[in-house]
Formats: sequence, structure tokens, C-alpha cells
Amino acid sequence: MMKAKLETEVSKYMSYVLRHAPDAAGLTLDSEGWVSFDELEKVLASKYDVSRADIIEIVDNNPKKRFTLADGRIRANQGHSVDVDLALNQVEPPAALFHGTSLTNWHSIEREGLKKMQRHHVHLSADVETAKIVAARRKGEHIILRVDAARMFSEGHSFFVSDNGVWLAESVPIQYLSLDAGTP
Ligand code: HQG
Repeated sequence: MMKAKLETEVSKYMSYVLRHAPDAAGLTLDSEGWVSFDELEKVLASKYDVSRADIIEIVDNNPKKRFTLADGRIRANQGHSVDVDLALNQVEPPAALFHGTSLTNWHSIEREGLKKMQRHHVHLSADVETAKIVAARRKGEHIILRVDAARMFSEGHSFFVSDNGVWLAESVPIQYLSLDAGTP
């Protein structure tokens, strides 16, 4: 059993490498974001005191299922800033989706809608609770935005869902956004 602190640290580094900076670890992702598990294992074992079994445990225990390990390859399920195409299928979203952010962002969001910023998509959740958790990572006061996903979808916008259940969109124009009633 690994210490929880080590597990979190390795998991964060895995997210960093697999989403943002494969180069920093001397890794090259394929066009869909996959890298050989053997290669990642070498990188992690040279930096941390972890075995192959430990790394598999980190993948399996990850609370948000951030990684998929299959056929000797591993990738991050969402959140990339490097140029990968996850080849996700378009899906019809639930009627409403949610996004949590800081109040200070609202002034520009209300002018330009939600933009994907450094990532490939705007990240949305099907439940308010998840949006609150995302918002809580931001400083200051928070807001929860409700996305009228049903109308957005019916008006031609595409939605995707990552393998770990994060809802993704290219952008959310302002006409589909409202402040959720649950906003403090
Ligand atoms: C904001 C975590 C001003 C947006 C979570 C957010 C998530 C605007 C920030 C995942 C804006 C981007 C992603 C606009 C958007 N003006 N601010 N027009 N449009 N923003 O980190 O959604 O733990 O790229 O509100 O669970 O915060 O990493 O996105 O505050 O799923 O697996 O710009 O990260 O997952 O920040 O978080 P991010 P996010 P992991």
C-alpha cells in the first residue's frame, strides 16, 4: 500500500505529463493521447518510489477516473492542453449541465460566454455538486452556471462525454447560460 500523499503526488504528475507536458518527461503521445504504459512506468519509477503495481493502483483508485489503461497503453481521459484528438463520440446531453467558476470571471463570461481557455473544451458536469467542487478550487466567491444543454443541442451545438463522465463542449454562448438558483 502506498501512502496517500505519494499516490496524490504521482497522480498529479501523471496528469501534468499526459495532459500538458509529455516533453518534460521525454514522452511522445500519439494523436489520440496514448503512450506506452512501459514508457510511463520507466519515467515514474525514475522519479518516485513506485512499482508497476503501484501505478496500476493509482489508475484504479483515482477518484475521478482521470486515466484509462488499456492494451498496454495509457492516456488521460480529459483536460488536455497539448494537441490531441480524443476521438470522442458526440452524444445528446442531459437537459441541463453545470459549470462552477469564480465570481470574478462572471464579468467577462457574461459578455463572451464560456470559452475553453487553455484546454480543448469547456468542462461541464451533469450535477451541481461536481460544479461546486470545481468552483471551490478557485479563489474568492463562487458562482454556479446552468447551461441549457437541451436548447443548445437542438440548435446544433455538439456535446461530448469523456470516458470519466466529464461533459465537454466547444464553447457555451451566453444565451444558454443562467446563474443557477443554488449559487450562494
Ligand atoms: C473560466 C478539473 C473568463 C472557467 C475539473 C474556468 C474540471 C472564463 C477557467 C477540469 C471564461 C478555465 C476543468 C470567460 C471560461 N471569461 N473566464 N469567457 N470562459 N472561463 O481549469 O472548468 O481535477 O481550464 O470558468 O473537475 O475550471 O483536472 O477549467 O474557471 O473538469 O481532472 O476559465 O479540471 O478536473 O479553467 O476545470 P480550466 P475548469 P481535474
